[in-house]
Amino acid sequence: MLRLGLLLLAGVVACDGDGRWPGGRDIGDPPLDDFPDASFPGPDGSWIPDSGVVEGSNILVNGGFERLSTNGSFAARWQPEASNPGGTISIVDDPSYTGERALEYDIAAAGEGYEFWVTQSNLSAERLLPGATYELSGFYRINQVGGGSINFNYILRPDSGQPDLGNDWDNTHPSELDTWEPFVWEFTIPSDYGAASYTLHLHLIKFTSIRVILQVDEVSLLRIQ
Ligand SMILES: [Ca+2]
Repeated sequence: MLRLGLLLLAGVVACDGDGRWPGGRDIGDPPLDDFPDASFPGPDGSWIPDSGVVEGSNILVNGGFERLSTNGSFAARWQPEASNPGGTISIVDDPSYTGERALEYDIAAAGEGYEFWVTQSNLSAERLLPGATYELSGFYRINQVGGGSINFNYILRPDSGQPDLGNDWDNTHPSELDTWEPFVWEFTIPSDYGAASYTLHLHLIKFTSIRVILQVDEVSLLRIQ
């Protein structure tokens, strides 16, 4: 009952006409969908409602990277994959687009040609439906824009072993130096998919020896059709 009440409150207070969370675009308190879901206790021991129940709300949890994991090593519900040489992935407090934290990939010269990911797993197929169309968006910022190809893209991987969904490996990165810019991608889950859950990968690879530092914040996955 508490959970339902909080959900209703969240829907009334925070959603605008597009079902977004306008608070997430402002500096101040983190948006409601930045909090861990009900299966994940907050650091203060409280239980926060799952962001993935209200239609139109963010399917991802902690998309603003504001909440840290229990041991403080990374953002709650996200997992860094930085085992390749030359790269680190961390949560930083400067710069951030919203709130007090953002995701940062720091890839040195030695990381050229290697892949780095940040993933969020156990995204329920109850909200990622075959035949439905989704919009993945967020904001990113980079320390350099010349000198080689830098690919930042998404991969949505179904646990059923069906083919990944993703955008092509083009030269995707912010166009301006040290400036937060929006990114947005759209995809439709094929109607014959039968996965029970999905994992989202935010993937970065660079083909340049220049050190690349890319920040990402306020990542949102919404059903749009
Ligand atoms: Ca943030």
